Amino acid sequence: MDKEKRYPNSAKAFSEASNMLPGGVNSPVRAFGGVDIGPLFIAKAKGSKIYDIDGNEYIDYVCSWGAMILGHAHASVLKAIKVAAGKGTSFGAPTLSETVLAERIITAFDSIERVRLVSSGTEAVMTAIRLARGYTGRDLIIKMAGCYHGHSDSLLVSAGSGVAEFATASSSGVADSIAKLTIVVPFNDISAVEAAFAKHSGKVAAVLVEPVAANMGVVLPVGGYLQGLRGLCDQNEALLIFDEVITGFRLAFGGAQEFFGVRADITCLGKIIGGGLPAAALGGRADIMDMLAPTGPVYQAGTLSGNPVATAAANATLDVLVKEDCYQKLESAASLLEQGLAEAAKDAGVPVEINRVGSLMSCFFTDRPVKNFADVQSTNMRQFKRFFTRMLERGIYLAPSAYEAMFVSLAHTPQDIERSIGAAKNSLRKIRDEE
Ligand code: KE4
Repeated sequence: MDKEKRYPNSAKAFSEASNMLPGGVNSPVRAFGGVDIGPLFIAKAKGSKIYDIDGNEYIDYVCSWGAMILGHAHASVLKAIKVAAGKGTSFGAPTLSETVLAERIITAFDSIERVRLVSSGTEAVMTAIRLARGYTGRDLIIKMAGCYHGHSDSLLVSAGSGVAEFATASSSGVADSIAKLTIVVPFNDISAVEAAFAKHSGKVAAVLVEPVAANMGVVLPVGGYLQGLRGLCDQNEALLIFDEVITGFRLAFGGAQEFFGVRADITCLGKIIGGGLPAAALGGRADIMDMLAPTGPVYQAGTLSGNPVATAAANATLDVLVKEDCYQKLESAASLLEQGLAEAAKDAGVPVEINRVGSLMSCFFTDRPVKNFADVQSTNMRQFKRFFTRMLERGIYLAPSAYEAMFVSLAHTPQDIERSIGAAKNSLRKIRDEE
């Protein structure tokens, strides 16, 4: 597809932006590096639709990486933002709206007694790690290969030479002395976590995991895995940190912890709780969270933490999610989409494995189950790229990377789902014919 013909204004905008912003973007995945065309510049969005600056309309399954669960420009969220902004946008002092949001989060998550609001998922997880180290007096963190937890130094790491070995930095600028305090093991491999605890006995502060991995594409925990992590943390007096930046308020109002029935010691939240604005949080038991300044010795701070406009958007979002039968609606729309995509793949004779939980899903181009990062890396990326481009041509906006997820929102209508399935049928037949 000739980008300059179909997306001339985005191509021009990207060229100009690239002279002022590294890679022309403010977050790398937006540069479309995982696909064969340059990035689209977005003009506006409403409900399930998003519009680029060339006037093309798309059904949006990126949803700002999961944040826009209500759909774009939801009336009650916009109203809350306007009212809050009219009273001033930042005071650097406590506001009632922060307490309201904290109370909602505490009510939604049984494992949370105290909340600290921050401005990004990275900040929430970075703080959770520091808190776990401060609470346990230990230094090591165990994380899973393929899980992403933001860009703090401790987490920009790759697996060491062998299972349970110290990690190495996966980004320039991360000191080896920091990287080696993290141990990276395969997702869904409970014996690897057991080995890491045995090898580093008494030194592990926490196990950090996305309870449903959604940054290697969507990979579900195998039966008993999360419960196994809970047991190993208890046996070794380490903390279990659930990074629910994506799953929180997505899988259920109480996130993955409600969905799977496993309690974390510290929970990180983001995306949905900001209603599209910069708001994130960490929460947990009072005896852990009260280690945070000013009540405890673990320092953490933020000028815009609990920002009144962001918390207004957050509260308006949760007001909708708590009241209606939202999760049944999300489940029925997403299961319809999954069935349709599976039938389209079968019809075209293109092997596709769909991993889905609730309104969170991924299509992998493979004929085998996808249960960890190595499985994802063995899928057919060429076919993914072609699928992305063909769907875009048909007005369906998927994440421009096989390592991201598809999100269904409350704004996706049965017509949107049917149109997406039709586009997939055509796209997959085209991919088959190109093979
Ligand atoms: P932010 O700092 O980007 O708000 O959150 C970091 C983060 C933490 N934990 C999980 C499970 C996450 O998925 C993320 C951020 N997700 C990516 C995409 N999957 C955000 C998109 C981007 O990096 O631009």
